[in-house]
Amino acid sequence: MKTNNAVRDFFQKVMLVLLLLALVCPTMASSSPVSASDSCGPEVAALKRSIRKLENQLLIGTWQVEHIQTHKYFQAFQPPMSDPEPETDTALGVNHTSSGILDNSNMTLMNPLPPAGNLIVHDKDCSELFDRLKPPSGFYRIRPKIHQEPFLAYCDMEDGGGWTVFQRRRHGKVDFNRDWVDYRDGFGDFKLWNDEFWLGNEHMYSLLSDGKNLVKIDLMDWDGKRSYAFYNNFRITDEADKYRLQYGLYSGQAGDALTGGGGMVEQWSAGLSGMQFSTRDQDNDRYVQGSCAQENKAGWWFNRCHAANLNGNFYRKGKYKGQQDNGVVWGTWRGLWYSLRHTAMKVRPLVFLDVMGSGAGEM
Ligand SMILES: [Ca+2]
Repeated sequence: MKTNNAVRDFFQKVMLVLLLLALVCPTMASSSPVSASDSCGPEVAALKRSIRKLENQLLIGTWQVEHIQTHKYFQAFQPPMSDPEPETDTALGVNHTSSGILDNSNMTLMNPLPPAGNLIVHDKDCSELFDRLKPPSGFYRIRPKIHQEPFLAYCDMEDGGGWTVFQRRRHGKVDFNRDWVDYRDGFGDFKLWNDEFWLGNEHMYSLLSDGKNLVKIDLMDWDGKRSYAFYNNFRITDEADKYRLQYGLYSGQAGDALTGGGGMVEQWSAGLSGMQFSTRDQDNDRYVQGSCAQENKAGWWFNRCHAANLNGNFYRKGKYKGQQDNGVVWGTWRGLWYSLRHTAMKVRPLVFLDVMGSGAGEM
């Protein structure tokens, strides 16, 4: 149904752009690719961007339809529940509204948060809570597995709603260079709208174990520019297997840094799929001569070592120098020598995807 429409729509748009290009850019049709790129470089670049964006939308649409069919369950698209007032991010001095599509996530929250959870915990994650009550963003108690103790998690109810956030960097006040036990159990602050934390590998293991999910990674640099990456079927194994990382398809704007970016060599040394978790006191990486966790001052899934490490050292102002590329890094977006200002990693079930594809819009 929607897939067919999306595919038809996609190819119609591509054909239209090609037709326009052929009209305004006749050298495209010539046999010399050099002359074509000389005179039509900007047009070709714009065309590639459009195609990539359409591909993203198509991919998200396909996942959505797949899961609706698998679960024989249809959740009609619901527009953002209310029209929130424009909010001001005082740290940046810019205004922006919450559309539910763009990545404005939790960076702009200035409203007081509701009390942290109730005595009785109904919801396995923030998506169930969103379905049930549509509360504002904040910290709530959730229980992914019925036999487990509930725990506190930040629920991002913007950006389409229903996101359980398992990592967040904001201001560098929380030290992310920690031991195995801290990363296993979680650390940071779980109270205020701007708090930084790692939810904890054990909590993430129970939250992500079904695997039928979509993880969104929100990034912001020191100029306030934002980008994002999606991964579906994001999972980690249990502690016995050192919380090994597994994930499915990438989509987004920031590049597939988890897979290493670049070519085969980069992926061989920096691809994180299948890697175990390492901390400064537990070296489970593939770097024989040393410890990636110690060099990068972070607990993370390291290979030899990485092209993405969102738990790295927090450098103010972004660009940094040093012996190691140990900043808060997403290499395919701002390079290895740029430390990001805001990051969030958040998850919700694939079936939750709305028709608009949250976060899939222009930044
Ligand atoms: Ca090592």
